[in-house]
Amino acid sequence: MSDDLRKIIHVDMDAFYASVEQRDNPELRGKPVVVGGRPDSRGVVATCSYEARKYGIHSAMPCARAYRLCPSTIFVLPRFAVYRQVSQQIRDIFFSHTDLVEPLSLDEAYLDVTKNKQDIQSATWVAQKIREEIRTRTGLTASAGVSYNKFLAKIASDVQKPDGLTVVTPEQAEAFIASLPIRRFHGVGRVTERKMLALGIHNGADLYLHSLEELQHYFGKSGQYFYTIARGVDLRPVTPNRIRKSIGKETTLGDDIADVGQMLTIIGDLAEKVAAALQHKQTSGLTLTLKVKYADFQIVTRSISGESPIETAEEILSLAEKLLKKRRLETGLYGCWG
Ligand code: DCP
Ligand code: MG
Repeated sequence: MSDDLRKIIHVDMDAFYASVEQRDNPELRGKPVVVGGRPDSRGVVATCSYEARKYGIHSAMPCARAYRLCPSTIFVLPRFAVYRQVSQQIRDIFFSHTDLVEPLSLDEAYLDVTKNKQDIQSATWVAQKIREEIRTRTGLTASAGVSYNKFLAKIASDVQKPDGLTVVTPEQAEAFIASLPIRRFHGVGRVTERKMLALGIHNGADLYLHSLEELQHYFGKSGQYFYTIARGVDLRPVTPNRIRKSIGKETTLGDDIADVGQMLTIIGDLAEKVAAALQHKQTSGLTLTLKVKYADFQIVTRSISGESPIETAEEILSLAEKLLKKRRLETGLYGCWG
């Protein structure tokens, strides 16, 4: 479908984890709050309340540094199960408007509302309704951007954060992009930004002045993207995510082993990797499968379901140990696990 016919919304919750914590504990409201590690640990800030941002605290900063910037900050450990539950509530709201929902993380999604289930003509009105429904159902605020493509909708959602709604119409797009600092363009990291600045490209207007050939020369494959985006064109469709059914890690051992302790050490390493992958995808498992390949190449798999969602390396290891012992898989573990 051509670009100017679509109606795209990007929704992003405000200070997501921190807002959930402030919602559930009134003592945290109006105060600098960091969700992440403890201030005396080597942990990092997952996110922080807008009150904390005034002190320069931000995501991925070491907690110790956040503490030095603002010693009265309240540090809270994350409660992923609650965040996932809220995420499901907001997704239900999105799906009540359209099936074309592309979640980017727990708190963020693109929606294509060109056609929508409630037959609302104005995408701005749909976005406003969604924000109100989120507030009513979850007690939290979300910001939204509305435009005719993903690129513009995403940048727009950031313009009036927190609790903001920004619309970029096709008529406004040119001026909006022209004044946009180059680092705000999706795909421009620190390295590309430096390169752009060295070429005298500070904003969208500067980018617009360069030919496709020049941009391809300087930025390779991304050149085409920068060229089209400077003209407000982004034809990427909103693609509902395929639901990933399993996450696994495996290793092949150089030598056969028969010692259970040794097997558990190896499984422990794999469990760490799976837990990290789960954390990265912000998800958890219901069933754990242990796969063993014997010296004669015979493969045996055994599964067990947890009483609660499986997410930490300890949980994975303890279930794997049960499987290993119960099924007597230990005779000659050769070493695959998923
Ligand atoms: N998150 C994280 N580690 C990061 C960045 C984010 O764990 N480096 C988590 C915590 C955030 C959530 O993901 O609450 C959503 O990320 P956002 O980038 O949308 O940040 P926030 O929602 O916290 O704040 P904003 O109001 O800027 O969207
Ligand atoms: Mg957010």
